[in-house]
Amino acid sequence: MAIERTFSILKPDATQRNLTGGINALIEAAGLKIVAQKRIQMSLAEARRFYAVHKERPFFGELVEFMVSAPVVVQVLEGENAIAKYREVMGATNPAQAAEGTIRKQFALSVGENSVHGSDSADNAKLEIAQFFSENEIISG
Ligand code: DAT
Ligand code: MG
Repeated sequence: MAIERTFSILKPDATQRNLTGGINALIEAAGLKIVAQKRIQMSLAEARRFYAVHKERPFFGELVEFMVSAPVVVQVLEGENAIAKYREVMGATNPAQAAEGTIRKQFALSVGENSVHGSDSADNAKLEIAQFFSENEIISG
């Protein structure tokens, strides 16, 4: 397995309930290293661009409004098989279907307010990281 990087967001429901430390503990316990991290207020334009793949979905407006409703923490995670591993640690999109021990099972409120984002492929990880971080902000090791 190769060392990969994936892009993560701790969403507004997480920052507003002071869950960023609790979520980071699960990320680190899974062997993923947080190699970049910053707290930002997303703009509407950034949120629309980030979730452009979902723009035809009925929940797009609600999703974008939620993502700009409060600060988020954006992160780059690094480790063996990081993309698939983080999807596993996150759990299913709908917390009602998320497995025990996952971030969404433990913390998410609903399918919309589901605490975390993680990239779903290597190509998307690269694009998503580049939307929020320059290479010199990512410190491996
Ligand atoms: P994931 O975040 O697990 O990759 P996704 O890419 O299918 O899920 O959807 C992106 C986000 O959109 C998801 O985290 C929450 C929101 N979302 C997805 N399906 C939804 C639905 N049926 N109703 C409301 N929000 C939804
Ligand atoms: Mg997705």
